[in-house]
Amino acid sequence: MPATPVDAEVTGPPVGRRLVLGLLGLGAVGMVVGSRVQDALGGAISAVQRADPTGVTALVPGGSGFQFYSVTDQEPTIDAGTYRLNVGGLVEAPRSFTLQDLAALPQTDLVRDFQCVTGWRVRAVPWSGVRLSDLLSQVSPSTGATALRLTSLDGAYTESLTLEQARRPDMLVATKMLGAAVTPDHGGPVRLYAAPMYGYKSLKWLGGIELVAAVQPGYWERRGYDVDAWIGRSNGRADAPV
Ligand SMILES: Nc1nc2c(c(=O)[nH]1)N[C@H]1C(S)=C(S)[C@@H](COP(=O)(O)O)O[C@H]1N2
Ligand SMILES: [Mo]
Repeated sequence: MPATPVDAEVTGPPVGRRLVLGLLGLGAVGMVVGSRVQDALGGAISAVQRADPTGVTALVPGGSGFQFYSVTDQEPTIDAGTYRLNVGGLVEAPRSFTLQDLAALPQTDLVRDFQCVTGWRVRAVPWSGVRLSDLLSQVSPSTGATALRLTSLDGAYTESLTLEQARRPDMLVATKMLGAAVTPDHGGPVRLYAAPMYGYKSLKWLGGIELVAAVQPGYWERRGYDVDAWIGRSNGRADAPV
């Protein structure tokens, strides 16, 4: 999806297409017009890819079929030794998890498709990591907590889940993907994998999970995409005709 420079100006609940266009101008056009425009421009058109004269970075190396997405110009460099996943907010026992901490929690394997809202899909991807529900048990959400706010170490991307969604068994804090550690391009060392939802829910370079009292729509959701991104039950845009 195209990068937009105005994150700070976009707040509040999901907005309709006309308002998105008004707020964001050209940056939003690729998004609201949808996959055909993006395909014509060569697939995913992040600033990173536009900066690459070969254009082949639209596909992550390795032939997996994944496209590389980042709303920022640079992917963060994350050192495995100092990595921390900070989980706090409305919880009884806030905690920072190292990679070793995550590895010591029960591990879950899933094999599921990965589906981007713009149309591409990678079938039967193996994922492993810690169930979000298992991680949440470690910090004991308080009674007032109803939702999660997830933040990326890229400093720009955010996502949201209701606490109920986060407790599904197919929501994973993924440390492995495609049979190996999650690569930096794919959001390693730790990314979210929200199996029943479109790819924009699967936040890369996961750095923080904050338990909050109400859903705070994520990066693409503030630009008009559905907050509940169920594959097949959501067309990915809050305003699109039924
Ligand atoms: N931090 C961050 N996470 C992100 C994105 C992004 O731009 N930045 N894009 C999302 C979208 S729209 C998709 S489809 C997937 C793509 O994952 P991939 O780059 O591993 O193929 O990442 C999601 N998570
Ligand atoms: Mo996506």
